Amino acid sequence: MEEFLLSCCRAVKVSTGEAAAGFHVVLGNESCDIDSMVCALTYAYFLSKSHRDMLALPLLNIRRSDLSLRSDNVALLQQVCLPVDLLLFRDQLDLRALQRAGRLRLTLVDHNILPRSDSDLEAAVVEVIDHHLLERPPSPSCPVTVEMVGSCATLVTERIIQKAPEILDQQVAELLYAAVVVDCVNMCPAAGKVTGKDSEFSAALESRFPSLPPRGALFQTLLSAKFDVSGLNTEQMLLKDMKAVSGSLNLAVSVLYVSLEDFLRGAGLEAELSGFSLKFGFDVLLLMTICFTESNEPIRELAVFSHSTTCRQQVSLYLEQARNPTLDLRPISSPHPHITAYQQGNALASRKKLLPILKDFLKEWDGDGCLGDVEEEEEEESRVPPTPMNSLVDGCPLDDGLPHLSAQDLHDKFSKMADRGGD
Ligand SMILES: [Mn+2]
Repeated sequence: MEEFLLSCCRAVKVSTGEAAAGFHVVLGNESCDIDSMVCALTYAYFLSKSHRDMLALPLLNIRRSDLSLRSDNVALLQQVCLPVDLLLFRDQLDLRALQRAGRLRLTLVDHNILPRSDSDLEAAVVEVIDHHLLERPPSPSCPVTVEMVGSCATLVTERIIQKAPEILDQQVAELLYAAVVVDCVNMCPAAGKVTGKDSEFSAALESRFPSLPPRGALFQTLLSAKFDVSGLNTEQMLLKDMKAVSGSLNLAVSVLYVSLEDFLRGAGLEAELSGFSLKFGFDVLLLMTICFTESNEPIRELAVFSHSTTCRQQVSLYLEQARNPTLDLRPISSPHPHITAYQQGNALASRKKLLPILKDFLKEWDGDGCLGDVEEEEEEESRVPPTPMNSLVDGCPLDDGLPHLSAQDLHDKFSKMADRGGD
């Protein structure tokens, strides 16, 4: 696999020469979750071994700088000893230029339709392998394999075992196995993801490679890596799962998977939040933290940061008095003068519940004539592209009022979000 990836990197470096042949790019979906990453890597590897007309090349559908936000992907790459340097990312290859030059063929894995932003690449699509609802109109020139299995990696495993089982080695098998185990929630039937085909092909991998890591341990490692934010700096943590609301003020709400106490501990935190606000043009930052007690009960806390004392106080007061729903905010001490911190008594109020309150706040703020702009405020979806973790918040598992929420429930929820193509 390393050798193959190295040859891809070299080919991309010299590809600016017009004489170079085209690329057959294998592209996962924009969430670039483990399934998408693994399918792109392994299917391109398979193509490279079986079709030699065009260089097959796996492309991760995020910017290189965003990989650090996918901490579970990073953990898997480490686990199988694949250096990140060997991967190619969306910002390293100009697909449009290749397309214009007639040098692009595109295989979609883990999605079957290109997002609108990429619709001009549609003519280059030559094959699809996916496990999402089929949205692609049939075409004789583009074979489509879509099956509702738990993991797209199951379909890639099936293809490889049927067509070129000799290319499977421990590393390729481990990548595929990990993706299936993660997406199928450790093959747990109660999670409702695993299908007969997922079981069949994960078992096939197990029997061919008896030294694959134990399934349960592999699942736990990758699940905890997903929640591990220790490798992220403050800006990355804020961006990882953020939504913005705008009126005459710009408000951002970031969800953080740490305790507020831990997050507030950094001495330079105010300066970092201040820099972040300036860089992205926010007047107020709201930090919603979620962590879990040993018995898996969620604890939510909320902090409000703004360099404008008026803004901070007004937003805080509005949230304290909110009735739909009541957040039940209890002030806790904050070591920073520009940060107001609360324990959120209503642990069921996710960001999905908070955003409408903030929109109401902005309406009132604007209505008071502070800046006189009476246009409808709109939620800005894409100041920063949402990550697949984008999450607990939108269709929060807590919305259903589950009294106990396990890490597995969360994982399942995230998988469902990712299944919607990271949108
Ligand atoms: Mn998938």
